Amino acid sequence: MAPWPDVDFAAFGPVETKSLSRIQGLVASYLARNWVMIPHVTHQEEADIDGLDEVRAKLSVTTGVKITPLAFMVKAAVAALKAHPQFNASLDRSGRQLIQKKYFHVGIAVDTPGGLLVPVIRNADSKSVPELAAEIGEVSAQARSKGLSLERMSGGCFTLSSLGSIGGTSFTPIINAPELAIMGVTRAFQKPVNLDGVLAWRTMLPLSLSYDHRVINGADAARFCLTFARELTLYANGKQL
Ligand code: CAO
Repeated sequence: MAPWPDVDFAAFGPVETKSLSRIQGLVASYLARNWVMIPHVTHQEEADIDGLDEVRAKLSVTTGVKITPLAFMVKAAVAALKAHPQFNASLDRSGRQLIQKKYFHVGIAVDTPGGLLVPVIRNADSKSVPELAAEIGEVSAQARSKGLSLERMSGGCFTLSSLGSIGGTSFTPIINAPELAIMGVTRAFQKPVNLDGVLAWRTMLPLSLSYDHRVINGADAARFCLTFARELTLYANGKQL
């Protein structure tokens, strides 16, 4: 590779130099490695989540837990991993052996003042939406206040990166190696959709799935996203929680 440009920025105007935080430094090295070593492709999809806000609001009242869309996305990730087990695997260091996982641990990207942390929700398949929401709330608060142990951030099968509370229409999340895929989520929006010949305004959630093209092909990714999206639509229509 060409050497990194060595520029004297002060020659062009006033500047200030700051060190990266410890977390930023670590994350930067992992992200750079993953981006360079994994052939990423990002597949885009939209999930019809019309009605999910009402389901969330009711559930928040009955359980006393703040239910955000992310808890439903963890459930959707588990459903998609079960239906498409090739996503619930990792390549070994040699890149020649695929390790199939029989457990469902889902990482969630949390934006903290010190940098990006990814706590892992273990055995997400055996937890209800309110249990997941409570755990996401607790672990993201801990990530922001005290940080997280390495143990709390290891063992993930698949990661969710939600920018939905901030904005965006799509992005290219970087895979959290040795996982094979990551689902990026941006802000839900309203759009007219043809429902059995009738045009209806629906709330749509943009999904951006980056996957490791060494192991996963585009057709698999398209099917995975459809399962993920359908699961969210089922929850929005009152699927048992
Ligand atoms: N569309 C519209 N609104 C959304 C939404 C979406 N996709 N996702 C969340 N919201 C809303 C929530 O419903 C909530 O609104 P109400 O208070 O009215 O219910 C509000 O946004 C705030 O949600 P939240 O941030 O408290 O909860 P969350 O579950 O959506 O997210 C967490 C939690 C920890 C993932 C988030 O705070 C965070 O850190 N996100 C950044 C992740 C990141 O940096 N990713 C990029 C990494 S690089 O790949």
